[in-house]
Amino acid sequence: MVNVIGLGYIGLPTALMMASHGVEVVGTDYNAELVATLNAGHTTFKEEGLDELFAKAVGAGVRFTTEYQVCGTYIVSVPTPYDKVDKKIDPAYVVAACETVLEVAPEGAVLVVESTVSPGTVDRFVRPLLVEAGREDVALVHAPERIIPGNMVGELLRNNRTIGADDPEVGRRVAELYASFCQGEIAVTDVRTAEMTKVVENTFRAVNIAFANELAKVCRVGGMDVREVIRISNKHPRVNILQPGPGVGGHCIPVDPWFLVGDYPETANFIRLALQTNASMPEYVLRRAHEAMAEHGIADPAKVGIYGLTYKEDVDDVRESPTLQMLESVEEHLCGHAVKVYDPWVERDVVPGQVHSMEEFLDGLEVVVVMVGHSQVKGRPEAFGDRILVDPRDVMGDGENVYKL
Ligand code: SAJ
Repeated sequence: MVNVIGLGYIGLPTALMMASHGVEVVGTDYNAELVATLNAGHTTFKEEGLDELFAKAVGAGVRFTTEYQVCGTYIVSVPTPYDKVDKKIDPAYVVAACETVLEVAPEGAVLVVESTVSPGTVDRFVRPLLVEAGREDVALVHAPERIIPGNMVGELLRNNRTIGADDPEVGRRVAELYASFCQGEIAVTDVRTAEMTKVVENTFRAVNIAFANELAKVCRVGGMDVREVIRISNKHPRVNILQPGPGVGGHCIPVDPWFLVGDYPETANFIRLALQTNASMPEYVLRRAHEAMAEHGIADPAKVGIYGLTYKEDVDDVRESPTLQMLESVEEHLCGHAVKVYDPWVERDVVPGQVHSMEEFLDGLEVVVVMVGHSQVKGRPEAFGDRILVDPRDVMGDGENVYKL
């Protein structure tokens, strides 16, 4: 039996995927409300294919509880927040989950940490728990996740994976467990290399996006179309530049690279600069909005609204989103004036000026900053009537009143 600890964005799909591929799985979460929702037959977030996978897993016997189980394999997929000030990971949830596992785990159990951790976290924070508890019989493994929100189910099935283990034999056994559903290649390595690869993958993406964002600024000054420049450059067989945008959000790309900067402040300078470049984008979009307002003689900030609260299109996740980053600086400029915000994917109230219908949103607006290209509006500028559009993601097509990056 496998006990998946933490039923969030990663733990839940992983538990469901294993269960629907014949593995006996119990999912555990300390949040009783979340467990009750799952036991009542509902998933806890929106994701393509998740409801179908849930139904299949429930049919195959997956169970959800707040209790840790006595079993051979534990997969810990709890959050790893990071401290925004010192840029270091907070391993408290991982530590608490592993401590509880060690209280119930039978001799020779395997403890897999899936949560994203900075390189060295397992050695610094998890391994000492085994020593203190006199449980060095428990085998430690790190199996970082790689799935992208918006295509989690497909990527769980098809992505290659990394398994880091102290003992290569244990690594091979855990690789077999993941191979129950994973059609990709599974690389077996040591724990520290596995930790590093995860952070490196997200750092690569952050750096690539930062390059695109800097190109956008250069092209604006130089009077060139950055998308055209990137499109043609990418025709080169060894060039693959990502797209500029209003900033970088989510719980991974703007966060994980800071682990390297936090742990190696003297060395990771290039990565720090990339993160700062990405973090400068929401303000940059704001400046574009001011230019649009000035060109149209609009002075009243109440006539400007923001479409999109999530960190990217067609997900309901608002963590670290560019819109939230932007609102922080708007509030400073507007002394508390609540900017009107609408996102069809976000039903709960997240920010003060949020409204819940397009009609209410557009009422009284002359400028819309389209921060997220949700499929409801992508390629459909008419969705905003004839309003002036600030379009940092280039999803509104060309037009006289469309302001790109
Ligand atoms: N973004 C751009 N330009 C682009 C691509 C993305 O500005 O060309 C922005 C997005 O709009 C978003 C942010 O970057 O605000 C991050 O989105 P994303 O789609 O690039 O990535 P995530 O955070 O949804 O998922 C990433 C993935 N990592 C990599 O592709 C290396 C995923 O595979 C990881 O599992 C996930 O982080 C994670 O949990 O670590």
